[in-house]
Amino acid sequence: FQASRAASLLPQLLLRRRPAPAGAFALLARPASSASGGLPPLTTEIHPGIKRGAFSQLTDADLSAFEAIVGGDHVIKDADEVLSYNIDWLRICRGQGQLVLRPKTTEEVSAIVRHCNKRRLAVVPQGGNTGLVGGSVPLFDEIVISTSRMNSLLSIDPVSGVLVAEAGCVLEQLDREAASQGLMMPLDLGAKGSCQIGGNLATNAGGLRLLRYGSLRGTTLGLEAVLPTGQVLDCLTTLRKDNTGYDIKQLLIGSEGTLGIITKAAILCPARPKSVQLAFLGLDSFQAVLDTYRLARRSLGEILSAFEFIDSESMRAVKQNLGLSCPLGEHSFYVLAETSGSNETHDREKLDGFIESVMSMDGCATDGTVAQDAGQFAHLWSLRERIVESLLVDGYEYKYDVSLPLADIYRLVEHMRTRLDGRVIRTAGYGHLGDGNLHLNFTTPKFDAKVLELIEPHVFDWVRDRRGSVSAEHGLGLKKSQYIRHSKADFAVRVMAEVKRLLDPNGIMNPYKVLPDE
Ligand code: FAD
Ligand code: 2HG
Ligand code: ZN
Repeated sequence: FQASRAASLLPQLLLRRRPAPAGAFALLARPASSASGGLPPLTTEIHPGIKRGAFSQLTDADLSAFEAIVGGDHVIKDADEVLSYNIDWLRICRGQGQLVLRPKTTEEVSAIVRHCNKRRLAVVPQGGNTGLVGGSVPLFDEIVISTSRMNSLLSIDPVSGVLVAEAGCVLEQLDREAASQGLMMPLDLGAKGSCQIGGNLATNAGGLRLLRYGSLRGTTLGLEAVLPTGQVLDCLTTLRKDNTGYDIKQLLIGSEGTLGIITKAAILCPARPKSVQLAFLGLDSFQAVLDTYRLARRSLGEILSAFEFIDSESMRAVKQNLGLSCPLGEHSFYVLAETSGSNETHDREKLDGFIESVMSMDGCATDGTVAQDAGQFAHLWSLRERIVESLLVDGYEYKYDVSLPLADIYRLVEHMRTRLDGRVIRTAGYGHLGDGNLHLNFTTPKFDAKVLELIEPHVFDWVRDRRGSVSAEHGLGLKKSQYIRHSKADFAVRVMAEVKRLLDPNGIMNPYKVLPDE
């Protein structure tokens, strides 16, 4: 389904295109890579400077208390079973947790946390364990509180579009439920088959369509959480408007499990679009990517729902490492521009007009294609969504997720490529261009301390000097916490530490994460 230049592309546009069905994307898979062959090293070996906090050790009496709360079947002590809760998705962190608790209700979470706070036992909330910054797994012997059994959809109102769900609902399942009412979840990401709405909220996940539907900070109407003392914070309103005092739920959103455990959420779902179109373009300079984005904003306006870019190294990774085929020839950059709307004829006219302008503008896109059916739609999206998985196949991955002004965004990739020349398998840059969010990844066959030294703190300094953010959407977790001051003023960090002390006086909730060492 390839086409080159406008002349050969446009006739295809006249063919009928069907909107993609819900769940067109592949379920999340983690590839076998050389780095995943054995167990990752213990996180405490990689970070010997981090010392265990003054927390209590687990006793038989604690185990009995937990069994009384959740039932013996949901207290996991078996070392083999506990292991998968100790290792993160990237397999770069391995904790030494010995216990996993799987509560079913808010009351059970509250009773567990109340007990842990009284006894000063540290805990780590865990959802789908797809986080990318080492936040979802223990370092030492923190107790994992898994939300996986809290997976009931509580209500969907097809009129207002408000969905209320427990924290352990998997994003893709919620999206299916929303689809049955003509709605959609306002966020979508490659991990949707495994990540949970509680984890999405805790990381304030962005994803592929933030440009159109906004961040979870805007689409979350209400939230219930268990605070580190065990108290239940009930802010589970479903109102669009509620200006009564401080918006405390915003503290929980993006707090990465350090201020409490989210147990329920009310999310405002947009109407599911009747028509979804996807253009895939090949471009030969980053300036062309920026020019194409400018044109897309101008000519697609309110129906533009995603604008993602992929550089040639990232494309090579999905082709070489996953065997995916790219329908276009070799280009320095590729762009996925998606529209979502309610009128296929109108949307198609707009997309046709956009492609015509892009193709006729000198120095813009030189090659392109449009998805003609759901299979092509899913295939084109998989070229973008599966980059994260493909890079792991190289061996070890050094992962950065930054926000930068658009003018600087690809300069960082070029700069780092020169700096690491000959030392890495690849330097790959891709991401959510419409959000100013670059995913910058380096790979080596196995962990190389010299490479890491060349990357950090240099990348973070480079981003700080341009007033960017050292974490655009993945959070700080364990991996980035020491760099928070690169993107937040010292006083802001002190206020955060005060908030943490106020809500979590014993520091039991996901210690060692987000906030830097004192
Ligand atoms: P986990 O990984 O289990 O936890 C993440 C953090 O949240 C941890 O700090 C944990 O302690 C905390 N947490 C989890 N549940 C709760 C809860 N109920 N209450 C309080 N704290 C909790 N992110 C993006 O922003 N955009 C993307 O496009 C994107 N794509 C991804 C693609 C892939 C293939 C993968 C593997 C990850 C991707 N991510 C992306 C990372 C993203 O952070 C997660 O996928 C997702 O938001 C985490 O949800 P989870 O349920 O897996 O949380
Ligand atoms: C994505 O956009 C995710 O695919 C992961 O945020 C990006 O891991 C990455 O680099
Ligand atoms: Zn992303």
